[in-house]
Amino acid sequence: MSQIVVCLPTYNERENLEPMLRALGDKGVRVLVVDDSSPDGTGELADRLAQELEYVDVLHRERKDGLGPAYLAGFRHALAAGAELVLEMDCDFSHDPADVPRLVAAAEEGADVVLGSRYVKGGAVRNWGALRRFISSGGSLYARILLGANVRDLTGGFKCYRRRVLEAIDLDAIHSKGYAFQIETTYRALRAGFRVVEIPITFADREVGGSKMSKTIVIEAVWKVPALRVAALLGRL
Ligand SMILES: Nc1nc2c(ncn2[C@@H]2O[C@H](COP(=O)(O)OP(=O)(O)OP(=O)(O)O)[C@@H](O)[C@H]2O)c(=O)[nH]1
Ligand SMILES: [Mg+2]
Repeated sequence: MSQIVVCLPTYNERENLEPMLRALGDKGVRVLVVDDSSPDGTGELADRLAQELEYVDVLHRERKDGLGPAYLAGFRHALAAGAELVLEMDCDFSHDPADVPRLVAAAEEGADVVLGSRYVKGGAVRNWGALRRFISSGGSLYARILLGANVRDLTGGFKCYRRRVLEAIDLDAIHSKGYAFQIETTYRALRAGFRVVEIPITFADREVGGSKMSKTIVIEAVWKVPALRVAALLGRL
């Protein structure tokens, strides 16, 4: 396997999967699709494309279990295959595949975790309504204040980890499923003393397929943030 693996979780992303895999084809990465038995056939399509595209692998999971568990399965798979850098990104083109080399370069220049950030200078969000903007930026601010973390975009899902980070943080202890997963992984990396660097990205709303955002995901993040802080204060994190 290449040294660099992009984990791409999918649930009903049939229209987006092929253009996304092709767009990642010249980026010098392997792509690991993690599909939770999408009813729309995304998993079967991924298998067909993996036969054609040598840089693509597919991990099938039995049922929809949230983004967090899908990523954890992907991380373990990538580490077992020897990856030095492991990336996360959405398969809905909210994250621009053209930005992957910038994330990789920042890691190669010395960052332990690179965050594609909407809320640093030069970053932006396109086509989101007021409510989604509020939930996202408000959520990042809430987590930033409660955790005392000097990071602007704690809820984003376009990230690159150095192998040693994923080896050092206790993946088995992470149970977050949605936005909380992004907050928790970055917070654990900070607590472990790793260098987290934000680089600006423009995030665009998805054009095809449906959102999997839910009230449950927001509620999980609301209680999980203080729970993480308490765990840290008790020395359990
Ligand atoms: N394997 C797996 N992938 C998921 C699951 N939930 C979401 N995804 C994928 O994770 C990525 C992000 O999900 P989105 O539905 O775009 O969620 P979001 O970005 O928070 O919301 P929108 O941008 O509003 O759609 C996409 O590639 C989804 O297909 C899940 O339970 N399992
Ligand atoms: Mg999305």
